[in-house]
Amino acid sequence: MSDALMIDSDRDALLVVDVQNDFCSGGALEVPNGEAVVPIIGQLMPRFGRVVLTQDWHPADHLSFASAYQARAPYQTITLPYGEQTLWPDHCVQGSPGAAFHAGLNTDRAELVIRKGFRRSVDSYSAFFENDRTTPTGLAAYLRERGISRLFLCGLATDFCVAYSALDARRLGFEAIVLLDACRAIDLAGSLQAALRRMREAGVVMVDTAF
Ligand code: VGL
Ligand code: ZN
Repeated sequence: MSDALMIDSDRDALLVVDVQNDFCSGGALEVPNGEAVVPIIGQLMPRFGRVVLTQDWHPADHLSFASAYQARAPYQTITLPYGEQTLWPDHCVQGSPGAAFHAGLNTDRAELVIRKGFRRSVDSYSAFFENDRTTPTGLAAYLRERGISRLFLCGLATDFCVAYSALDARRLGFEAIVLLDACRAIDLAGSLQAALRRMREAGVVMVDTAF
């Protein structure tokens, strides 16, 4: 075990990204084998002193939903005022069963739940910024104020919310470690390979939970 990856209960936090029903088998935006991360994360959480969760949390008329447009299908890309946006099936609608955390995820030790994507006109993959890349969620200030400087990431999906969060963490000066076996990907048109490459280039460390 390398010194760099000894968990420090005060300055390290585990960020558990979007482990919600809609991203698991049978969900509206199924990530292949998404629920496989649940027991792995269950083993991981007790190793950390600080646990933060994110929850994708959209209004029913969210502009990242293909259903918001007349002639658009899920997985097409459109241009919104803040840039390119992939369109998705309706998912994680506020208060719906699909938006709830997977029943097997123990949320007791979560000290903070960051909800994101609640503004109709802006999607939010990252736990730090909405997709306009400028509207903060407040997570960076929260972590800094609590003296947390290193983030371990896991959850769904590797190539969207996990990757965007890890990249923003680096951009904001946090150390970021993605626990790959505790993540699953959507892998849309090469998005997983692209995300892994961008994370590597940004100095995100990628290891398995057996570190
Ligand atoms: C996500 C697409 C849309 C994710 C959320 O959690 O990775 N992906 N909303
Ligand atoms: Zn979403």
